[in-house]
Amino acid sequence: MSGKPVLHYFDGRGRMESIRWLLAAAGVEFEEKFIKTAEELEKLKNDGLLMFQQIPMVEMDGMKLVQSRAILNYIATKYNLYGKDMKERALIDMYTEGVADLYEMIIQLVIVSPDEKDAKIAMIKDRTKNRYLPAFEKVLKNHGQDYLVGNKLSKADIFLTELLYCIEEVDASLLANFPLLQFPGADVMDTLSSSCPSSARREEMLKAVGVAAPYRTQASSRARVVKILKQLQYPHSTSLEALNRSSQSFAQFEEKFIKCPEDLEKLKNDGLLMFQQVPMVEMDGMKLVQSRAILNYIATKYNLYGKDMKERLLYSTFLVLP
Ligand SMILES: N[C@@H](CCC(=O)N[C@@H](CS)C(=O)NCC(=O)O)C(=O)O
Repeated sequence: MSGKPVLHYFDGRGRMESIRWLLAAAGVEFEEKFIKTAEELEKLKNDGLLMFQQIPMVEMDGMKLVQSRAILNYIATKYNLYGKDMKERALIDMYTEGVADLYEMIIQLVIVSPDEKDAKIAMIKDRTKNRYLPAFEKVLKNHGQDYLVGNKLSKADIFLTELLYCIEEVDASLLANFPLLQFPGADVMDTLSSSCPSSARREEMLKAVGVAAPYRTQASSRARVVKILKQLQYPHSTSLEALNRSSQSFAQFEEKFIKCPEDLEKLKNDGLLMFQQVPMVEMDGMKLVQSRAILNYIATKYNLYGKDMKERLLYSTFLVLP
């Protein structure tokens, strides 16, 4: 083996594209093994190489990594594109998850049924103009720096750049009112345009944009995540007992339940929700949004996230051991 990461996926963008961009931005050369037939995918599954029978899968550092977010976090950690401390990391996670929400809507365009097409594209345009791009523009405007976090390139800048390309393909005029998002770090562009093999795939996406995708709200799953944390407070929770046994102190928290649409509107109007969504957790002087970002921050802060980047993957049960 060459020592280069080997990427297993279709010859299309989908869930591998961000991984390609991140490796490209880190200056890492990689090989691709494109899966061209259903039989090839079956073979990978039957050979036990895919923990959840899904791709993307990346062979790297002696591991067979699956779950795209876990792969991205590993690469970002390894190549120092993930902030200098856990607060920066929380911001990077928040921004990355915001990008991911919109990106997910866009990549679903390839599989939507024709009768849903117009409604889905309208939804994407609305969310782009009124929710996601204003949020990122505001971050850059408020701190006046070139990069989203810590005045240094991070995975958040790279994914935002990738997202901007996708938005441009849907409708370039959507970018018009966001001057700070036009050039998210010239060196990001340079690195990517010279080393990322994705440009040919843009053509496919352009074709696909004629077909829209179902917008899948994730609100219910996010709310569940917060409830799981809440359960740890219950006196008979085995998790709490486990925590007590290991004599770790458990962080107390307060809850402010949103009981009516007006409560939610007020939070939005007060500018407290970066992407106009809950859950939002006020903690350590931050207003954290994006449930995955919140979970990662808490897990890091309370030492529930492994001792190094390899363990972090294992704790997340996101990989198959070699
Ligand atoms: N959460 C997974 C989702 C992966 C996923 O949905 N992969 C699709 C291709 S994009 C797949 O492998 N489908 C084949 C199957 O489920 O049999 C990730 O982010 O990696």
